Amino acid sequence: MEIKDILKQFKIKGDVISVAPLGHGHINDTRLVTTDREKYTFQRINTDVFKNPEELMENLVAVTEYLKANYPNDKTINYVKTLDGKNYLTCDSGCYRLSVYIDEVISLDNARSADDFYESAVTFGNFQRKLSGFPADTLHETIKDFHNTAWRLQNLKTAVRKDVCGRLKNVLKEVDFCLARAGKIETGVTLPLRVTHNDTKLNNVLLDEKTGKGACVIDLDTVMPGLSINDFGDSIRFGASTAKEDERDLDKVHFSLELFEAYTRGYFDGVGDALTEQEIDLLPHGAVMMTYECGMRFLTDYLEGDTYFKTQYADHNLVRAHTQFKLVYEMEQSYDKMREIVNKYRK
Ligand code: GN1
Ligand code: MG
Repeated sequence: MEIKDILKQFKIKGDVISVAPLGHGHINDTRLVTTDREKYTFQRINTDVFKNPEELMENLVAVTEYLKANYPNDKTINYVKTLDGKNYLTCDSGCYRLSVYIDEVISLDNARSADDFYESAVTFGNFQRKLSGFPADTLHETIKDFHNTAWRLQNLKTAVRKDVCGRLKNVLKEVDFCLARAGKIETGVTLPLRVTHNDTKLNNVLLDEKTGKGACVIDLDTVMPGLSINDFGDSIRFGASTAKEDERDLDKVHFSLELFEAYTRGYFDGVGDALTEQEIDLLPHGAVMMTYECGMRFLTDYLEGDTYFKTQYADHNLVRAHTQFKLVYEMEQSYDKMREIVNKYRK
């Protein structure tokens, strides 16, 4: 089906004027649809990754409806239903959803300053706090074991054993780097199950274009039951780096304690007293683990022939893995300082 015909299946206002690419996601295809009355975000859901779009959309609608009911003055995503009242449309060319475009905001791949990162932290902290009353166990686990780092390591080992593309010879050191950290994964502590976002990258928070204040959390696909320390950690992984996730020149890639501090301060300003002491103690661990895990996922995908993440060139996933491992190494060196910073801001 053509895009214009797909769009006609939704309760869309006005006549479509244009459809243009939007954002830099690695998984879904996203477009901006402009009509003569409204702007929309239109997405093709990647069903190789999200195998159950029904459950995925149930999660998203449940969480956004809860936020709207309890925090009516805050911005959140409004999904547009199909003509027959469904949350998404399935047709011969895939699975699609539509939401009202949030205007006068920006999404950043790199913080322009520590203030941007602070704002994203307040917004993700708020998100965690506002959803602390939502029963996490009623959400579907749409991607099983998504942040199960031990399982991600098993996947890497399988990819190493199979070496389907003959790329293993290029990454022996990187594989050793991952194996050497296997013993650090388990904490021996059981943390509370939370409603978590699971993809807390800086570019998944919209900032008000005029004030720079955090406006809204987006990209809710991976909202699931999970651990708060992973959401904190994934933000640090992406945003406390001095370079892009796919910077080839590793001399430019550093873990910034200044950015870590800005995020930690903002996160506590947002999350308030919604976390337990054990969760707070393990926030630095979450940072290291999410970075290690993401690097492992990129490395595994490289070995498997780039079947999961979208790539722009042959060793794109390897370049991404390298930035993550550099950050892991530097975080390990700064671990005590990270703990001091957490202790400075904990409420
Ligand atoms: C993917 O699609 P995007 O870019 O928001 C991935 C995350 C990774 C991230 C790395 C469903 O997110 O888990 O951390 O790439 N999402 C999924 O940039 O696998
Ligand atoms: Mg995402």
